[in-house]
Amino acid sequence: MKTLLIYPPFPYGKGMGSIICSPPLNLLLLAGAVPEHEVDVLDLNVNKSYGFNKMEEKFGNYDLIGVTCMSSTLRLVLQICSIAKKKGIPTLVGGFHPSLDPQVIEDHDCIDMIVRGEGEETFRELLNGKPKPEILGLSYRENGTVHHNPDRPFLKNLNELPLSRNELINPQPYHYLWLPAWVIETSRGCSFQCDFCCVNQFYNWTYRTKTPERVIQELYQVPSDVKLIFFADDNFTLNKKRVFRICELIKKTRLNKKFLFVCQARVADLADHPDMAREMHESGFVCVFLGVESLKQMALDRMNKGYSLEKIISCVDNCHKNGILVFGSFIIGNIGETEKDTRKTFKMMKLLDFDFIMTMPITPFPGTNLTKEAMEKGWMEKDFTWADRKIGESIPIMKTPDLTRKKIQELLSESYRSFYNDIKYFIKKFAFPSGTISRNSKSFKWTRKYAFKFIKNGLTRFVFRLETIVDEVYEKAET
Ligand code: B12
Ligand code: SF4
Repeated sequence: MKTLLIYPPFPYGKGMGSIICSPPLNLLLLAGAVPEHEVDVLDLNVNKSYGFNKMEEKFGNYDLIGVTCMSSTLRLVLQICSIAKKKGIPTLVGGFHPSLDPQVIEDHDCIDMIVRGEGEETFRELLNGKPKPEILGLSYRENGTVHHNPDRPFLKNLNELPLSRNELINPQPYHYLWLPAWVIETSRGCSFQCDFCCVNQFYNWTYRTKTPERVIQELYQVPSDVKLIFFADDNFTLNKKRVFRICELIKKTRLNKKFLFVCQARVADLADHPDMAREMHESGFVCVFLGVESLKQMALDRMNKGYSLEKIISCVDNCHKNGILVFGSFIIGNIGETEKDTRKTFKMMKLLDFDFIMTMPITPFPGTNLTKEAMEKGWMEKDFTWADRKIGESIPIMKTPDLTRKKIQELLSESYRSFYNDIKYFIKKFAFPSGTISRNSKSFKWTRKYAFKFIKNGLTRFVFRLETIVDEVYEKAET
């Protein structure tokens, strides 16, 4: 069975891709689950010359086309599957979107099978020829009828996961903020209740971890020129003891001399444990991504973030005191926030001294409480479907009681302009760091080197050009 696994294109190289180009960890892991099978990985974010015509030619060499699918990529995924179907090749789709909305297989007959939830074991059984009705977590179409098999229980021990088959891709184009980068996953899931989030749904509010020893083993197998490791876990810092042990092993193996580390963390963890921030920095962590979402307490409470504004303040402070940069991610259009509140948030982002920010419009992802509420209250079109939405389309999907979709879109652009266009803020931050981030820290040297590039690319190539970028991706794909 010869399989081609595809990562659909995001406007890489033009937009977000001028800042981040991330290796397709999920596809490499799936390939790792079937070492005895021939699998190729096609990442359309780096193989930019691939239009739909060229795909059609290539697909003829394969027995199965597998595609990973986020909600934002569904439309492209359907186009890719339709090309495969034209050639009579079976299609398999996995990832967050089909797992949270398995109805997609019923709505689109270019999809023959979907893998719901964790994919490694289901994919292995399928390729090894197990009869489809016996494969847990699989939905499939047979003689025009769709069958949804029972869910597959989550793997109990994450150390049993295969190692990713990194040799299947050329590591060279992948970067985070222009440093050659790789992605490692050390845990899966999240037990918190944030009502807009689909990670908790996908993993059914469970949280599992790999052992620190296994994490080190994976660090040893990243491609040789990689300088920065991004830990893809949603909550790397949830278990303090584990973080300390990982840091201890990183230092013992001197991997902190080889890599810089970036992770996603939860505000409350780094607010409550300043010693964790210190330990992380000593082990080479230079930056944390925080899902801050809002700087208004009422909005934080309403979305069940589970922490206070004071925690955000002490989290940023703890990170800075210990030499770690803070990348805050915010939602524009939180329920209960007015235009005035949002503008106040823009000011506070700087008052609280965030080093980088990114903002996203409030988005009703399938399966979330937010989507249920938005549907019930008429905040989104009843007949909205992700299949119609172009990747990267900038007009938000839903309005809120206080903000129209157009206003959310305007505030989104304003957020980037107000933060990154303030040159004085960055001169102060990176030229005269005033004791928060020490001048000698790795984080400081790294960011100062790249700050200008980041701001220039972020603004000129992404924020101001979003609509054009979207059109370019589609034009390219269709030729
Ligand atoms: C790292 C990351 C990124 C990286 C890209 C990663 C990459 N190239 O793989 C970057 C920073 C670029 C990114 C960008 C975006 N991301 Co992102 N990202 C993540 C994150 C944190 C980790 C992804 C990961 O590697 N997970 C580990 C792998 C192993 O898990 P997995 O992808 O789920 O794959 C498993 C199964 O789903 C399944 N599977 C997946 N694909 C397939 C395919 C087949 C054929 C099969 C059989 C099985 C299968 O098997 C895999 C192994 O078990 C996730 C959150 C998360 N916990 O996963 C968000 C997440 C996936 N991202 C999300 C979003 C919204 C985005 C953006 C739209 C954000 C934005 N506004 O720009 C963009 C869109 C990018 C795009 N291509 O469209 C959402 C998706 C929600 C949804 N319903 O689609 C998530 C869940 C975050 C969240 N909390 O909501 N992202
Ligand atoms: S936003 Fe973060 S903390 Fe909240 S449920 Fe999702 S992954 Fe967990």
